[in-house]
Amino acid sequence: MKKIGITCYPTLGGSGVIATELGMKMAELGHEIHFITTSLPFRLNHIHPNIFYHEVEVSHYPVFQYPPFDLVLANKMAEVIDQEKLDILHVHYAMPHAICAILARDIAERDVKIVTTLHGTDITVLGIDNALQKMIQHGIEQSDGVTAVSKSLVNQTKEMLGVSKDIDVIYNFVNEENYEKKTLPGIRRQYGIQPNEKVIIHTSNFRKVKRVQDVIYTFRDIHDKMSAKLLLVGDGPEYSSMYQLVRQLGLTESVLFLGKQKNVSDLFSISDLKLLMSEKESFGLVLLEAMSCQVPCIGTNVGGIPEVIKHNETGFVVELGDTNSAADYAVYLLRNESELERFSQNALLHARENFYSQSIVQQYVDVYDRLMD
Ligand code: GMT
Repeated sequence: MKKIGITCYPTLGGSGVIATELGMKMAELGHEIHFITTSLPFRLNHIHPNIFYHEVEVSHYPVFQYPPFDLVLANKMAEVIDQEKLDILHVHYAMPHAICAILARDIAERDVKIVTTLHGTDITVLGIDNALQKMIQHGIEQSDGVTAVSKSLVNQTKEMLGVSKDIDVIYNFVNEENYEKKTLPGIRRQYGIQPNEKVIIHTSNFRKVKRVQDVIYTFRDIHDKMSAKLLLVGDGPEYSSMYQLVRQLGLTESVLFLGKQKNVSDLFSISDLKLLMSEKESFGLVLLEAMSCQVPCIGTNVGGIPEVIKHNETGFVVELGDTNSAADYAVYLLRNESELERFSQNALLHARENFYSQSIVQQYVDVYDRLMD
């Protein structure tokens, strides 16, 4: 049994989901888990005797122009390392979590191994910013173990930051109990979806990198050729401009803006196809969520997406911005019931064979064991 500290961004986002699900799975395996975060991770939805939560409270002292969040976090990590006798401190995101962990290791009286998991934007966005580059390099080099969620992210990290550290690829996973296809005809009716209509879904945080406009343009071309509805799930900075775009294109009746939703697997269960047209995506956890619910996906040839979608088997991969090809592939699948069924089955199989939670969690356990040996 190991004592493991976990730090992540506790609010909505794939990295927080992975960190929390990993903690819960580790607790089930008998390890003692200590979340060290600013608020209760949103996916931490059941109690378990092996799971503990240590809140990082940042006070606003008048002398500080900005609240010293990173230092308070490092201090809290050091306290938890010593008090709880942690063996491993696993942080998700290099910035600032790996840096805080390194500082905490220096302050603490106990030797603790630091594992940093890279999720993407810490490298693909922050890594370009010269003001933080050296800090991110340091966080990676000084971690005892580093993992990344795709091969593409490993390559990008090495190219952009010039780090020589060995980085293990450990793909993301979903909790299969929460992501499985259900038969829910009532939900289709409640949303006003006609029996002859195909349903396309996009879920994201509506940031610019998600290129939600490309999802809408793809849908417009699909809608020109067949009866279909688009479910847009999530919220974020681009939400209102996407709303305007849908109005301009005269698609208000066919595009449903659903905002943030909790039971996304119910929405996947009534969907025929998922679109993810991002310009940056280290993995695309939402693709795996969809595939686990037997929904084939069309995504861009960007970052880790081609490692998740098997082109022409579980979905299709198109070049960034190529909404014409995305629409052609979508129409081909949606018009051909037996192909759609074959792709749905392939998607589920691919998710179970290559991203099965038990085997992914074991890969993290192997990293911990290797460091402690
Ligand atoms: O995609 C986002 O905007 C959220 C971000 C996060 O921090 O949760 O997602 C990143 O980590 C996810 C979990 O590993 C990946 O599935 C996403 O692809 C990755 N996002 C980007 O690389 C843009």
